[in-house]
Amino acid sequence: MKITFRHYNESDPIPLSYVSQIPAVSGIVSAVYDVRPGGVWSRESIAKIKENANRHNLSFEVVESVPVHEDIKLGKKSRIGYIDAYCENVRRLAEYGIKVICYNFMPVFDWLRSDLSYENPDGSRSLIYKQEQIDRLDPSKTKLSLPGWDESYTDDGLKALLSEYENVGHKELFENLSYFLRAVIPVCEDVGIKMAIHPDDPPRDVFGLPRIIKDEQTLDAMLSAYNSECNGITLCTGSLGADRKNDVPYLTEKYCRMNRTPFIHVRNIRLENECDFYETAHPTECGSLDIRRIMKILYDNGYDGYIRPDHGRMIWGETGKPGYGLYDRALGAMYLYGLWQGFGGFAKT
Ligand SMILES: [Mn+2]
Repeated sequence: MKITFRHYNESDPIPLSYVSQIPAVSGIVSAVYDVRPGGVWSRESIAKIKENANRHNLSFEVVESVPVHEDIKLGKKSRIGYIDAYCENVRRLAEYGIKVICYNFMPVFDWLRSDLSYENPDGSRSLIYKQEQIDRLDPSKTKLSLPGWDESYTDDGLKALLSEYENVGHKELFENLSYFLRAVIPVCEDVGIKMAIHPDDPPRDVFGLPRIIKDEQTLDAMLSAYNSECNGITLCTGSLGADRKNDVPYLTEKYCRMNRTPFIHVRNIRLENECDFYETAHPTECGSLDIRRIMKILYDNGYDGYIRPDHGRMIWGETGKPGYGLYDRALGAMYLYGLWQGFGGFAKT
């Protein structure tokens, strides 16, 4: 496995020199963040991320994310131009040595939490999800002030977008995803890039909007929509694990053996009630997911793709981007690597 660390370029308070000081971390996961979804990334922007990473002895081979324009998810006529732009990004990223592109297909809302800075009993702070708080919100009526929410939508823009989704159910959204894959995956095969869809987070419908990447059945359907090793999954343990019905070690083994998980996000969560969860430190005993077992499955199956510690808590007084502080993610990287070496392996660079 290759251990990576997500980074936000100039806007990231964590210097790349600090990232390179974490043992066994060999690369960053990043993106061009200042181009709106549907736009084409300049070669200069891509080259700059790579050069900065390389200067600190870090590789840049995984992009998270190239966002998918809403018109593609909606299946509008205008998707053709946006898909062309997407394919152009794939080609350009390949020119700079990118191997994996993480993306998601969630309508309107990306990942969702009810609190980004919940104080744990030990004083650390976590992202948490409480269904009751989410249920109280109606984005078509009330002004949303959700943590992590894209503030660039105007109230009217959001209402108009939500109304466009009234005719898009699970079936239609899946058809639009299939259409997108049929256009993009052949380009990926051509240039040697693997697409890796991130599961919906949380893995269930939100605000009446359909979500279609949430469990074994939907992951299977997505993989079958275009049968290619370039059509893969970002196996995110915390996202899939937020549904108690998902057996994450089983899913890890299944998709790893199929060679359809070029990228893995590892984090732990503590489940409460049916739907609520608290993000915790990475070790198995800190949450509801058996991270040790998941890593053992990867090890036993000879996993040689990219992995990264996913969200961490805020600890030791650190302030910064919720979920993406330095300290707890560095501990997470060390935990993952410690397990790996304990099983007998070494990190690839
Ligand atoms: Mn994730």
